[in-house]
Amino acid sequence: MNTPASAHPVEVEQTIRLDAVIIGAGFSGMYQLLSLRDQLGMQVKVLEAGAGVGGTWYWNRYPGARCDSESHSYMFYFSKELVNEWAWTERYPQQPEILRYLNHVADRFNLRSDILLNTRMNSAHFDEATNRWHVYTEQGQHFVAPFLITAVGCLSSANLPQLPGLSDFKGQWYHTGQWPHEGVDFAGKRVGVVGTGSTGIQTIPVVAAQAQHLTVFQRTANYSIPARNALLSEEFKRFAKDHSEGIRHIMNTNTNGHSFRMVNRSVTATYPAEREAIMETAWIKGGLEFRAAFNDTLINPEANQLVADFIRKKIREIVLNPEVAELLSDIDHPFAAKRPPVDSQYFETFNRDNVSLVNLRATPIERITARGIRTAQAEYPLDILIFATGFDAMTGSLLKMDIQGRDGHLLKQVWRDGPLNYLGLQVPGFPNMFTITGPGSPSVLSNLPPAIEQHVNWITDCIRMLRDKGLQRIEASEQASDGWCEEVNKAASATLLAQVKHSWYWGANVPGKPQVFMPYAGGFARYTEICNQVVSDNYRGFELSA
Ligand code: N01
Repeated sequence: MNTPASAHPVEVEQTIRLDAVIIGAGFSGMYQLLSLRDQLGMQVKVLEAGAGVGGTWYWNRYPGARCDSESHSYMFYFSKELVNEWAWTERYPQQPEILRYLNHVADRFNLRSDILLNTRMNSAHFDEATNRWHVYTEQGQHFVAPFLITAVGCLSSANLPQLPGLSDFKGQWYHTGQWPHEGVDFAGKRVGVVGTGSTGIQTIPVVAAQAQHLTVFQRTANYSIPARNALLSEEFKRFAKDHSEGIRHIMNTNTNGHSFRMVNRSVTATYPAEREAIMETAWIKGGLEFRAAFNDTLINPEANQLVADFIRKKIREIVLNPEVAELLSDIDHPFAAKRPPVDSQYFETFNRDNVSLVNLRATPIERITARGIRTAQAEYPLDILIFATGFDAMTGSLLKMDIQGRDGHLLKQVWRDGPLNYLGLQVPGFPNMFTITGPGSPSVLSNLPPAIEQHVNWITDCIRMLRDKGLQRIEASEQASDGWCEEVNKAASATLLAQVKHSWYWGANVPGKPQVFMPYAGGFARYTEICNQVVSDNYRGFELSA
Protein backbone atom coordinates (compact mmCIF):
# COMPACT_ATOMS: atom_id res chain seq x y z
CA MET A 1 0.00 0.00 0.00
CA ASN A 2 1.14 3.59 -0.59
CA THR A 3 1.61 5.16 2.79
CA PRO A 4 -1.73 6.86 3.30
CA ALA A 5 -0.54 9.67 5.52
CA SER A 6 2.18 10.82 3.13
CA ALA A 7 -0.20 10.50 0.17
CA HIS A 8 -2.45 13.10 1.70
CA PRO A 9 -1.66 16.76 1.01
CA VAL A 10 -3.39 18.16 4.13
CA GLU A 11 -1.68 17.83 7.46
CA VAL A 12 -3.43 15.17 9.52
CA GLU A 13 -4.65 16.64 12.80
CA GLN A 14 -6.61 13.75 14.18
CA THR A 15 -6.94 9.97 13.59
CA ILE A 16 -10.29 8.38 14.40
CA ARG A 17 -10.82 4.62 14.38
CA LEU A 18 -14.26 3.43 13.32
CA ASP A 19 -16.09 0.37 12.04
CA ALA A 20 -17.25 2.07 8.86
CA VAL A 21 -17.02 5.38 7.04
CA ILE A 22 -19.89 6.52 4.84
CA ILE A 23 -19.51 9.28 2.27
CA GLY A 24 -22.59 11.46 1.82
CA ALA A 25 -25.63 12.27 3.98
CA GLY A 26 -28.51 12.03 1.56
CA PHE A 27 -31.18 9.32 1.55
CA SER A 28 -28.62 6.54 1.19
CA GLY A 29 -25.94 7.72 3.61
CA MET A 30 -28.42 8.36 6.39
CA TYR A 31 -30.20 5.01 6.06
CA GLN A 32 -26.86 3.20 5.88
CA LEU A 33 -25.70 4.96 9.05
CA LEU A 34 -28.90 4.04 10.85
CA SER A 35 -28.69 0.39 9.73
CA LEU A 36 -25.06 -0.18 10.68
CA ARG A 37 -25.31 1.72 13.94
CA ASP A 38 -28.65 0.47 15.23
CA GLN A 39 -28.77 -3.04 13.78
CA LEU A 40 -25.11 -4.00 14.07
CA GLY A 41 -24.00 -1.67 16.86
CA MET A 42 -21.15 -0.31 14.76
CA GLN A 43 -19.20 2.90 15.25
CA VAL A 44 -19.87 4.83 12.06
CA LYS A 45 -19.37 8.37 10.79
CA VAL A 46 -20.85 9.97 7.72
CA LEU A 47 -18.69 12.56 5.98
CA GLU A 48 -20.79 15.19 4.25
CA ALA A 49 -19.38 18.07 2.20
CA GLY A 50 -22.53 20.18 2.54
CA ALA A 51 -23.48 22.30 5.53
CA GLY A 52 -26.64 20.23 5.96
CA VAL A 53 -28.02 16.78 5.31
CA GLY A 54 -30.03 15.98 2.18
CA GLY A 55 -27.51 15.23 -0.57
CA THR A 56 -29.06 15.96 -3.96
CA TRP A 57 -31.90 17.78 -2.24
CA TYR A 58 -29.48 19.95 -0.30
CA TRP A 59 -27.74 21.16 -3.48
CA ASN A 60 -30.53 21.24 -6.10
CA ARG A 61 -32.46 24.32 -4.99
CA TYR A 62 -33.20 25.78 -8.39
CA PRO A 63 -36.63 27.37 -8.93
CA GLY A 64 -39.21 24.69 -9.66
CA ALA A 65 -37.11 21.84 -8.24
CA ARG A 66 -39.36 19.01 -7.29
CA CYS A 67 -39.36 15.28 -7.54
CA ASP A 68 -40.81 13.49 -10.55
CA SER A 69 -41.72 10.51 -8.37
CA GLU A 70 -45.00 10.81 -6.51
CA SER A 71 -44.56 11.80 -2.90
CA HIS A 72 -46.04 8.67 -1.34
CA SER A 73 -43.40 6.64 -3.20
CA TYR A 74 -40.54 9.04 -2.61
CA MET A 75 -39.88 8.21 1.00
CA PHE A 76 -38.46 5.54 3.25
CA TYR A 77 -40.65 2.56 4.00
CA PHE A 78 -38.34 0.74 6.44
CA SER A 79 -40.10 2.29 9.44
CA LYS A 80 -43.86 2.05 9.74
CA GLU A 81 -43.80 4.84 12.36
CA LEU A 82 -41.93 7.13 9.99
CA VAL A 83 -44.44 6.40 7.22
CA ASN A 84 -47.33 7.14 9.55
CA GLU A 85 -46.03 10.34 11.05
CA TRP A 86 -44.98 12.09 7.83
CA ALA A 87 -47.58 13.79 5.61
CA TRP A 88 -46.66 15.15 2.17
CA THR A 89 -48.64 18.11 0.93
CA GLU A 90 -48.44 17.72 -2.86
CA ARG A 91 -48.62 14.92 -5.41
CA TYR A 92 -44.94 15.64 -6.25
CA PRO A 93 -42.90 17.02 -3.37
CA GLN A 94 -40.97 20.24 -3.85
CA GLN A 95 -37.30 20.44 -2.93
CA PRO A 96 -37.86 22.33 0.37
CA GLU A 97 -40.38 19.72 1.51
CA ILE A 98 -38.06 16.81 0.66
CA LEU A 99 -35.25 18.56 2.51
CA ARG A 100 -37.54 19.00 5.53
CA TYR A 101 -38.35 15.28 5.35
CA LEU A 102 -34.68 14.31 5.29
CA ASN A 103 -33.96 16.63 8.21
CA HIS A 104 -36.86 15.02 10.05
CA VAL A 105 -35.28 11.60 9.39
CA ALA A 106 -31.95 12.86 10.75
CA ASP A 107 -33.62 14.15 13.95
CA ARG A 108 -36.06 11.31 14.46
CA PHE A 109 -33.34 8.67 14.37
CA ASN A 110 -30.71 10.79 16.18
CA LEU A 111 -28.37 10.64 13.23
CA ARG A 112 -26.81 14.08 13.51
CA SER A 113 -24.18 13.20 16.10
CA ASP A 114 -22.66 10.75 13.62
CA ILE A 115 -22.76 13.03 10.60
CA LEU A 116 -19.83 15.37 10.09
CA LEU A 117 -21.01 18.30 8.00
CA ASN A 118 -18.70 20.58 6.00
CA THR A 119 -16.39 17.62 5.76
CA ARG A 120 -15.20 16.67 2.30
CA MET A 121 -13.47 13.38 1.70
CA ASN A 122 -10.31 13.83 -0.30
CA SER A 123 -8.90 10.37 -0.52
CA ALA A 124 -9.43 6.83 0.64
CA HIS A 125 -6.65 4.26 0.47
CA PHE A 126 -6.92 0.60 1.38
CA ASP A 127 -4.19 -0.95 3.52
CA GLU A 128 -3.88 -4.61 2.62
CA ALA A 129 -1.88 -5.59 5.67
CA THR A 130 -4.57 -4.50 8.11
CA ASN A 131 -7.66 -4.66 5.86
CA ARG A 132 -8.41 -1.06 6.72
CA TRP A 133 -9.50 1.93 4.69
CA HIS A 134 -7.63 5.15 5.50
CA VAL A 135 -9.91 8.06 4.71
CA TYR A 136 -8.66 11.65 4.63
CA THR A 137 -10.70 14.81 4.54
CA GLU A 138 -9.93 18.30 3.29
CA GLN A 139 -10.35 19.41 6.89
CA GLY A 140 -7.38 17.33 8.05
CA GLN A 141 -9.11 14.36 9.67
CA HIS A 142 -7.92 10.80 9.19
CA PHE A 143 -10.39 7.95 9.68
CA VAL A 144 -9.42 4.30 9.78
CA ALA A 145 -12.13 1.68 9.27
CA PRO A 146 -12.58 -1.76 7.73
CA PHE A 147 -15.54 -0.63 5.59
CA LEU A 148 -15.96 2.27 3.23
CA ILE A 149 -19.42 2.94 1.82
CA THR A 150 -20.01 5.56 -0.84
CA ALA A 151 -23.44 7.19 -0.72
CA VAL A 152 -22.60 10.06 -3.04
CA GLY A 153 -25.69 9.98 -5.26
CA CYS A 154 -25.93 9.33 -8.97
CA LEU A 155 -26.55 12.90 -10.09
CA SER A 156 -24.43 15.06 -7.86
CA SER A 157 -21.43 16.17 -9.90
CA ALA A 158 -22.51 19.25 -11.87
CA ASN A 159 -21.68 19.26 -15.57
CA LEU A 160 -20.78 22.75 -16.72
CA PRO A 161 -20.13 22.87 -20.47
CA GLN A 162 -16.76 24.26 -21.45
CA LEU A 163 -18.06 27.21 -23.44
CA PRO A 164 -15.46 29.81 -24.38
CA GLY A 165 -15.83 33.24 -22.79
CA LEU A 166 -17.76 32.36 -19.60
CA SER A 167 -15.28 34.34 -17.52
CA ASP A 168 -16.02 37.43 -19.67
CA PHE A 169 -19.72 37.38 -18.80
CA LYS A 170 -20.67 40.48 -16.80
CA GLY A 171 -23.99 39.13 -15.53
CA GLN A 172 -24.62 36.40 -12.96
CA TRP A 173 -24.50 32.74 -13.94
CA TYR A 174 -25.54 29.60 -12.08
CA HIS A 175 -25.64 25.84 -12.49
CA THR A 176 -28.95 24.40 -11.30
CA GLY A 177 -27.17 21.74 -9.26
CA GLN A 178 -25.27 24.33 -7.21
CA TRP A 179 -27.99 26.87 -6.66
CA PRO A 180 -27.37 29.71 -4.13
CA HIS A 181 -29.22 29.21 -0.85
CA GLU A 182 -30.40 32.79 -0.75
CA GLY A 183 -32.19 32.35 -4.10
CA VAL A 184 -31.99 34.53 -7.21
CA ASP A 185 -34.18 37.51 -8.03
CA PHE A 186 -35.26 37.41 -11.67
CA ALA A 187 -37.57 40.44 -11.57
CA GLY A 188 -36.86 42.82 -14.44
CA LYS A 189 -34.03 40.59 -15.68
CA ARG A 190 -33.24 39.06 -19.06
CA VAL A 191 -32.58 35.44 -18.30
CA GLY A 192 -31.17 32.64 -20.46
CA VAL A 193 -31.55 28.92 -19.73
CA VAL A 194 -29.26 26.45 -21.47
CA GLY A 195 -30.60 22.92 -21.33
CA THR A 196 -34.00 21.29 -21.73
CA GLY A 197 -33.61 18.07 -19.75
CA SER A 198 -35.74 17.28 -16.67
CA THR A 199 -34.19 20.17 -14.76
CA GLY A 200 -34.55 22.79 -17.50
CA ILE A 201 -38.13 21.70 -18.09
CA GLN A 202 -38.90 22.15 -14.38
CA THR A 203 -37.23 25.53 -14.01
CA ILE A 204 -38.23 27.23 -17.29
CA PRO A 205 -41.93 27.86 -16.41
CA VAL A 206 -41.05 29.20 -12.96
CA VAL A 207 -38.31 31.53 -14.22
CA ALA A 208 -40.51 32.71 -17.10
CA ALA A 209 -43.18 33.79 -14.62
CA GLN A 210 -40.69 36.05 -12.82
CA ALA A 211 -38.26 37.33 -15.45
CA GLN A 212 -38.65 40.28 -17.79
CA HIS A 213 -37.64 37.99 -20.62
CA LEU A 214 -36.54 34.37 -20.82
CA THR A 215 -34.55 32.91 -23.71
CA VAL A 216 -34.44 29.11 -23.81
CA PHE A 217 -31.42 27.67 -25.59
CA GLN A 218 -32.45 24.22 -26.82
CA ARG A 219 -30.00 21.75 -28.31
CA THR A 220 -32.18 18.66 -28.18
CA ALA A 221 -35.96 18.86 -28.10
CA ASN A 222 -37.49 16.66 -25.41
CA TYR A 223 -40.67 14.79 -24.69
CA SER A 224 -42.43 15.76 -21.52
CA ILE A 225 -45.57 14.51 -19.85
CA PRO A 226 -47.74 16.85 -17.73
CA ALA A 227 -47.18 16.12 -14.05
CA ARG A 228 -50.66 17.28 -13.04
CA ASN A 229 -49.31 18.30 -9.70
CA ALA A 230 -51.89 19.21 -7.06
CA LEU A 231 -52.33 19.39 -3.33
CA LEU A 232 -53.04 15.96 -1.87
CA SER A 233 -56.49 15.42 -0.46
CA GLU A 234 -56.89 14.23 3.12
CA GLU A 235 -58.55 11.17 1.65
CA PHE A 236 -55.48 10.27 -0.43
CA LYS A 237 -53.13 10.88 2.51
CA ARG A 238 -55.22 8.48 4.58
CA PHE A 239 -55.28 5.95 1.76
CA ALA A 240 -51.48 6.05 1.37
CA LYS A 241 -50.99 5.38 5.08
CA ASP A 242 -53.67 2.71 5.33
CA HIS A 243 -52.21 0.90 2.31
CA SER A 244 -48.53 1.50 2.97
CA GLU A 245 -47.69 -2.22 3.00
CA GLY A 246 -49.41 -2.76 -0.34
CA ILE A 247 -47.71 0.30 -1.85
CA ARG A 248 -44.35 -0.89 -0.59
CA HIS A 249 -44.94 -4.33 -2.04
CA ILE A 250 -45.74 -2.89 -5.47
CA MET A 251 -42.64 -0.69 -5.42
CA ASN A 252 -40.39 -3.59 -4.47
CA THR A 253 -41.77 -6.02 -7.01
CA ASN A 254 -41.97 -4.06 -10.24
CA THR A 255 -39.55 -2.94 -12.91
CA ASN A 256 -39.14 0.67 -11.84
CA GLY A 257 -39.60 0.97 -8.07
CA HIS A 258 -42.66 3.19 -8.48
CA SER A 259 -46.02 2.66 -6.84
CA PHE A 260 -47.74 1.67 -10.07
CA ARG A 261 -47.40 -1.40 -12.25
CA MET A 262 -46.85 -1.47 -15.99
CA VAL A 263 -50.04 -2.55 -17.74
CA ASN A 264 -49.55 -5.85 -19.56
CA ARG A 265 -50.76 -4.53 -22.91
CA SER A 266 -48.99 -3.93 -26.21
CA VAL A 267 -49.21 -0.66 -28.14
CA THR A 268 -49.18 -2.39 -31.51
CA ALA A 269 -51.71 -5.04 -30.53
CA THR A 270 -54.24 -2.38 -29.55
CA TYR A 271 -56.73 -0.94 -32.05
CA PRO A 272 -56.03 2.72 -33.00
CA ALA A 273 -59.13 4.20 -31.36
CA GLU A 274 -58.58 2.20 -28.18
CA ARG A 275 -54.87 3.11 -28.15
CA GLU A 276 -55.68 6.79 -28.54
CA ALA A 277 -58.17 6.59 -25.67
CA ILE A 278 -55.63 4.83 -23.43
CA MET A 279 -52.97 7.43 -24.15
CA GLU A 280 -55.43 10.26 -23.65
CA THR A 281 -56.41 8.88 -20.24
CA ALA A 282 -52.74 8.43 -19.30
CA TRP A 283 -51.96 11.98 -20.48
CA ILE A 284 -54.77 13.38 -18.36
CA LYS A 285 -53.62 11.40 -15.34
CA GLY A 286 -50.07 12.58 -16.01
CA GLY A 287 -46.71 11.79 -14.52
CA LEU A 288 -44.19 9.01 -15.05
CA GLU A 289 -47.07 6.53 -15.03
CA PHE A 290 -47.75 7.55 -18.63
CA ARG A 291 -44.88 5.22 -19.59
CA ALA A 292 -46.60 2.32 -17.87
CA ALA A 293 -49.75 2.41 -20.01
CA PHE A 294 -48.19 -0.19 -22.32
CA ASN A 295 -45.50 -2.81 -21.90
CA ASP A 296 -43.68 -2.51 -25.24
CA THR A 297 -43.01 1.22 -25.57
CA LEU A 298 -39.36 0.82 -24.71
CA ILE A 299 -38.69 -2.40 -26.56
CA ASN A 300 -40.53 -2.14 -29.86
CA PRO A 301 -39.59 0.78 -32.18
CA GLU A 302 -42.97 0.69 -33.92
CA ALA A 303 -44.79 0.86 -30.57
CA ASN A 304 -42.55 3.68 -29.46
CA GLN A 305 -43.19 5.62 -32.65
CA LEU A 306 -46.95 5.52 -32.04
CA VAL A 307 -46.58 6.83 -28.49
CA ALA A 308 -44.00 9.44 -29.58
CA ASP A 309 -46.35 10.67 -32.31
CA PHE A 310 -49.11 11.09 -29.75
CA ILE A 311 -46.86 13.30 -27.60
CA ARG A 312 -45.67 15.31 -30.61
CA LYS A 313 -49.28 15.94 -31.54
CA LYS A 314 -49.96 17.15 -27.99
CA ILE A 315 -47.02 19.56 -28.18
CA ARG A 316 -48.34 20.98 -31.45
CA GLU A 317 -51.77 21.39 -29.91
CA ILE A 318 -50.42 23.22 -26.85
CA VAL A 319 -47.87 25.53 -28.48
CA LEU A 320 -49.64 28.22 -30.48
CA ASN A 321 -46.77 29.45 -32.66
CA PRO A 322 -46.36 26.73 -35.33
CA GLU A 323 -42.63 27.39 -35.81
CA VAL A 324 -41.93 27.10 -32.09
CA ALA A 325 -44.17 24.03 -31.89
CA GLU A 326 -42.17 22.47 -34.71
CA LEU A 327 -38.86 23.07 -32.91
CA LEU A 328 -40.19 21.68 -29.64
CA SER A 329 -41.67 18.58 -31.23
CA ASP A 330 -38.77 17.83 -33.57
CA ILE A 331 -37.41 15.17 -31.20
CA ASP A 332 -34.54 13.00 -32.40
CA HIS A 333 -34.88 9.98 -30.11
CA PRO A 334 -37.53 7.44 -29.13
CA PHE A 335 -39.77 8.33 -26.20
CA ALA A 336 -38.19 7.45 -22.82
CA ALA A 337 -34.90 6.34 -24.38
CA LYS A 338 -33.52 9.40 -22.63
CA ARG A 339 -34.92 10.05 -19.14
CA PRO A 340 -38.41 11.44 -19.86
CA PRO A 341 -39.24 14.59 -17.90
CA VAL A 342 -42.58 15.45 -16.41
CA ASP A 343 -43.60 19.09 -16.26
CA SER A 344 -45.88 21.76 -14.95
CA GLN A 345 -46.83 24.03 -17.87
CA TYR A 346 -43.57 23.57 -19.80
CA PHE A 347 -44.91 23.68 -23.35
CA GLU A 348 -47.55 26.27 -22.34
CA THR A 349 -44.70 28.57 -21.25
CA PHE A 350 -43.71 29.06 -24.90
CA ASN A 351 -47.05 30.82 -25.46
CA ARG A 352 -45.95 33.65 -23.17
CA ASP A 353 -44.90 36.95 -24.77
CA ASN A 354 -41.75 37.11 -22.64
CA VAL A 355 -40.34 33.73 -23.72
CA SER A 356 -38.34 32.90 -26.83
CA LEU A 357 -36.70 29.73 -28.07
CA VAL A 358 -33.31 29.45 -29.75
CA ASN A 359 -32.57 26.33 -31.75
CA LEU A 360 -28.95 25.47 -31.04
CA ARG A 361 -29.03 22.67 -33.61
CA ALA A 362 -29.36 25.28 -36.36
CA THR A 363 -27.27 27.97 -34.67
CA PRO A 364 -24.86 26.52 -32.08
CA ILE A 365 -23.43 28.61 -29.26
CA GLU A 366 -20.15 30.13 -30.43
CA ARG A 367 -19.17 31.73 -27.15
CA ILE A 368 -20.30 33.52 -24.05
CA THR A 369 -19.64 37.23 -24.33
CA ALA A 370 -19.57 40.01 -21.73
CA ARG A 371 -23.23 40.71 -22.61
CA GLY A 372 -24.72 37.27 -23.08
CA ILE A 373 -24.64 34.31 -25.48
CA ARG A 374 -23.47 34.53 -29.06
CA THR A 375 -24.67 31.86 -31.44
CA ALA A 376 -23.68 31.40 -35.06
CA GLN A 377 -26.49 33.83 -35.93
CA ALA A 378 -26.98 36.43 -33.18
CA GLU A 379 -25.96 37.73 -29.77
CA TYR A 380 -28.57 37.38 -27.01
CA PRO A 381 -28.10 39.97 -24.25
CA LEU A 382 -28.64 38.46 -20.79
CA ASP A 383 -28.45 39.56 -17.17
CA ILE A 384 -28.62 36.03 -15.75
CA LEU A 385 -27.52 32.79 -17.34
CA ILE A 386 -28.69 29.43 -15.99
CA PHE A 387 -26.97 26.21 -16.93
CA ALA A 388 -29.46 23.35 -16.62
CA THR A 389 -26.85 21.17 -18.25
CA GLY A 390 -27.00 18.13 -16.01
CA PHE A 391 -24.40 16.01 -14.31
CA ASP A 392 -21.36 13.87 -14.76
CA ALA A 393 -23.75 11.09 -13.80
CA MET A 394 -23.10 7.94 -11.78
CA THR A 395 -19.31 8.01 -11.85
CA GLY A 396 -18.45 11.73 -11.65
CA SER A 397 -18.59 12.14 -7.88
CA LEU A 398 -16.65 8.94 -7.23
CA LEU A 399 -13.93 9.75 -9.71
CA LYS A 400 -13.41 13.22 -8.28
CA MET A 401 -12.00 11.56 -5.17
CA ASP A 402 -8.70 9.77 -4.90
CA ILE A 403 -9.82 6.22 -4.19
CA GLN A 404 -7.10 3.60 -4.11
CA GLY A 405 -7.78 -0.07 -3.51
CA ARG A 406 -5.40 -2.97 -2.93
CA ASP A 407 -2.10 -3.20 -4.81
CA GLY A 408 -2.28 0.47 -5.71
CA HIS A 409 -5.40 0.04 -7.88
CA LEU A 410 -6.74 3.53 -8.61
CA LEU A 411 -10.47 3.80 -9.24
CA LYS A 412 -9.75 6.31 -12.03
CA GLN A 413 -7.54 3.74 -13.70
CA VAL A 414 -9.83 0.73 -13.17
CA TRP A 415 -12.73 2.73 -14.62
CA ARG A 416 -10.82 4.32 -17.49
CA ASP A 417 -12.87 2.31 -20.04
CA GLY A 418 -16.09 2.35 -18.03
CA PRO A 419 -17.34 1.57 -14.53
CA LEU A 420 -16.33 -2.08 -14.06
CA ASN A 421 -18.33 -3.40 -11.08
CA TYR A 422 -20.27 -6.32 -9.71
CA LEU A 423 -24.00 -5.74 -9.14
CA GLY A 424 -23.31 -2.02 -8.87
CA LEU A 425 -22.23 -2.80 -5.32
CA GLN A 426 -18.50 -3.48 -5.50
CA VAL A 427 -15.49 -2.90 -7.73
CA PRO A 428 -12.81 -5.60 -8.08
CA GLY A 429 -9.58 -4.47 -6.43
CA PHE A 430 -11.46 -2.45 -3.79
CA PRO A 431 -12.15 -4.82 -0.89
CA ASN A 432 -14.76 -3.82 1.69
CA MET A 433 -15.84 -0.83 -0.36
CA PHE A 434 -19.53 -0.67 -1.32
CA THR A 435 -21.19 1.77 -3.72
CA ILE A 436 -24.82 2.49 -2.89
CA THR A 437 -26.80 2.81 -6.16
CA GLY A 438 -23.54 2.68 -8.06
CA PRO A 439 -23.24 2.21 -11.82
CA GLY A 440 -24.41 -1.28 -12.73
CA SER A 441 -27.45 -1.09 -10.45
CA PRO A 442 -30.99 0.00 -11.46
CA SER A 443 -30.53 3.30 -9.55
CA VAL A 444 -31.46 6.08 -11.98
CA LEU A 445 -33.82 3.84 -13.93
CA SER A 446 -35.74 3.20 -10.75
CA ASN A 447 -37.53 5.27 -8.19
CA LEU A 448 -34.56 5.85 -5.90
CA PRO A 449 -35.76 5.42 -2.29
CA PRO A 450 -36.69 1.72 -2.69
CA ALA A 451 -33.51 1.11 -4.70
CA ILE A 452 -31.55 2.70 -1.84
CA GLU A 453 -33.35 0.63 0.80
CA GLN A 454 -32.57 -2.54 -1.12
CA HIS A 455 -28.87 -1.67 -1.45
CA VAL A 456 -28.48 -0.60 2.16
CA ASN A 457 -30.23 -3.75 3.40
CA TRP A 458 -28.01 -5.92 1.19
CA ILE A 459 -24.83 -4.21 2.40
CA THR A 460 -25.91 -4.36 6.04
CA ASP A 461 -26.72 -8.07 5.76
CA CYS A 462 -23.39 -8.67 4.05
CA ILE A 463 -21.43 -6.96 6.82
CA ARG A 464 -23.44 -8.86 9.43
CA MET A 465 -22.58 -12.12 7.66
CA LEU A 466 -18.86 -11.24 7.60
CA ARG A 467 -18.95 -10.45 11.30
CA ASP A 468 -20.90 -13.58 12.21
CA LYS A 469 -18.49 -15.77 10.29
CA GLY A 470 -15.41 -13.99 11.60
CA LEU A 471 -14.43 -12.86 8.09
CA GLN A 472 -12.48 -9.68 7.46
CA ARG A 473 -12.81 -9.06 3.84
CA ILE A 474 -15.12 -9.21 0.82
CA GLU A 475 -14.15 -8.33 -2.71
CA ALA A 476 -15.91 -8.75 -6.05
CA SER A 477 -13.96 -11.03 -8.37
CA GLU A 478 -12.87 -9.72 -11.73
CA GLN A 479 -14.61 -12.56 -13.47
CA ALA A 480 -17.92 -11.81 -11.75
CA SER A 481 -17.54 -8.11 -12.54
CA ASP A 482 -16.83 -8.77 -16.21
CA GLY A 483 -19.85 -11.06 -16.31
CA TRP A 484 -22.04 -8.43 -14.64
CA CYS A 485 -20.97 -5.68 -17.03
CA GLU A 486 -21.95 -7.99 -19.90
CA GLU A 487 -25.29 -8.54 -18.19
CA VAL A 488 -25.78 -4.75 -17.90
CA ASN A 489 -25.06 -4.38 -21.63
CA LYS A 490 -27.37 -7.22 -22.47
CA ALA A 491 -30.21 -5.73 -20.41
CA ALA A 492 -29.78 -2.33 -22.11
CA SER A 493 -29.60 -3.96 -25.55
CA ALA A 494 -33.01 -5.52 -25.02
CA THR A 495 -34.45 -2.00 -24.91
CA LEU A 496 -34.37 1.15 -27.05
CA LEU A 497 -32.15 2.73 -24.38
CA ALA A 498 -29.17 1.11 -26.07
CA GLN A 499 -29.87 2.85 -29.36
CA VAL A 500 -29.71 6.41 -28.08
CA LYS A 501 -26.05 6.97 -27.51
CA HIS A 502 -26.29 10.73 -26.95
CA SER A 503 -27.64 10.44 -23.42
CA TRP A 504 -26.13 10.75 -19.99
CA TYR A 505 -26.99 7.07 -19.38
CA TRP A 506 -24.09 6.50 -21.82
CA GLY A 507 -21.86 9.21 -20.39
CA ALA A 508 -22.20 11.08 -23.70
CA ASN A 509 -22.74 14.48 -22.07
CA VAL A 510 -19.24 14.68 -20.59
CA PRO A 511 -16.36 15.12 -23.03
CA GLY A 512 -13.83 12.30 -22.76
CA LYS A 513 -16.06 10.05 -20.65
CA PRO A 514 -16.13 6.41 -21.79
CA GLN A 515 -19.31 5.63 -23.71
CA VAL A 516 -20.71 2.78 -21.65
CA PHE A 517 -24.32 2.25 -20.68
CA MET A 518 -24.15 2.65 -16.89
CA PRO A 519 -27.38 1.69 -15.10
CA TYR A 520 -28.87 -1.82 -15.06
CA ALA A 521 -31.97 -1.81 -17.29
CA GLY A 522 -33.23 -5.30 -16.48
CA GLY A 523 -35.70 -4.00 -13.91
CA PHE A 524 -35.60 -3.39 -10.17
CA ALA A 525 -37.46 -6.56 -9.15
CA ARG A 526 -35.27 -8.77 -11.32
CA TYR A 527 -32.16 -7.06 -9.99
CA THR A 528 -33.30 -7.64 -6.40
CA GLU A 529 -33.83 -11.31 -7.17
CA ILE A 530 -30.33 -11.57 -8.64
CA CYS A 531 -28.81 -9.93 -5.55
CA ASN A 532 -30.75 -12.29 -3.28
CA GLN A 533 -29.71 -15.30 -5.36
CA VAL A 534 -26.06 -14.26 -5.10
CA VAL A 535 -26.44 -14.30 -1.31
CA SER A 536 -28.18 -17.70 -1.36
CA ASP A 537 -25.29 -19.01 -3.45
CA ASN A 538 -22.94 -18.08 -0.63
CA TYR A 539 -22.05 -14.67 -2.08
CA ARG A 540 -21.31 -16.03 -5.53
CA GLY A 541 -18.79 -13.85 -7.36
CA PHE A 542 -17.34 -12.36 -4.20
CA GLU A 543 -14.09 -13.50 -2.62
CA LEU A 544 -14.43 -13.76 1.14
CA SER A 545 -11.43 -14.08 3.42
CA ALA A 546 -10.46 -14.01 7.04
O1 N01 B 1 -29.67 17.11 -17.16
P1 N01 B 1 -29.74 16.41 -18.59
P2 N01 B 1 -30.85 17.46 -16.13
N1 N01 B 1 -24.92 23.38 -25.01
O2 N01 B 1 -28.35 15.89 -18.82
C1 N01 B 1 -28.20 20.42 -22.51
C2 N01 B 1 -32.66 13.84 -12.80
N2 N01 B 1 -33.63 14.80 -12.35
O3 N01 B 1 -30.25 18.15 -14.97
O4 N01 B 1 -29.68 16.77 -24.83
C3 N01 B 1 -26.25 23.32 -25.06
O5 N01 B 1 -30.85 15.47 -18.70
C4 N01 B 1 -28.56 19.04 -22.97
O6 N01 B 1 -28.69 19.00 -24.36
P3 N01 B 1 -28.46 17.61 -25.16
C5 N01 B 1 -33.24 13.03 -13.95
O7 N01 B 1 -32.83 11.70 -13.84
C6 N01 B 1 -34.52 14.31 -11.52
O8 N01 B 1 -31.98 18.12 -16.83
O9 N01 B 1 -27.19 17.03 -24.61
N3 N01 B 1 -26.99 22.48 -24.34
C7 N01 B 1 -29.86 18.83 -22.22
O10 N01 B 1 -30.92 19.47 -22.83
C8 N01 B 1 -32.58 13.69 -15.11
O11 N01 B 1 -32.53 12.93 -16.28
C9 N01 B 1 -35.47 15.09 -11.01
O12 N01 B 1 -28.36 18.00 -26.56
C10 N01 B 1 -26.34 21.67 -23.52
C11 N01 B 1 -29.56 19.51 -20.88
O13 N01 B 1 -28.52 20.44 -21.13
C12 N01 B 1 -31.23 14.00 -14.55
O14 N01 B 1 -31.51 14.47 -13.24
C13 N01 B 1 -35.56 16.43 -11.39
C14 N01 B 1 -24.95 21.66 -23.41
C15 N01 B 1 -29.07 18.56 -19.83
O15 N01 B 1 -30.04 17.61 -19.56
C16 N01 B 1 -30.46 15.05 -15.28
O16 N01 B 1 -31.37 16.08 -15.69
C17 N01 B 1 -34.61 16.94 -12.27
C18 N01 B 1 -24.23 22.57 -24.21
N4 N01 B 1 -22.90 22.61 -24.20
C19 N01 B 1 -33.63 16.11 -12.74
N5 N01 B 1 -24.59 20.73 -22.50
C20 N01 B 1 -36.37 14.41 -10.06
O17 N01 B 1 -37.49 14.26 -10.27
C21 N01 B 1 -25.74 20.17 -22.07
N6 N01 B 1 -26.80 20.74 -22.69
C22 N01 B 1 -35.84 13.71 -8.89
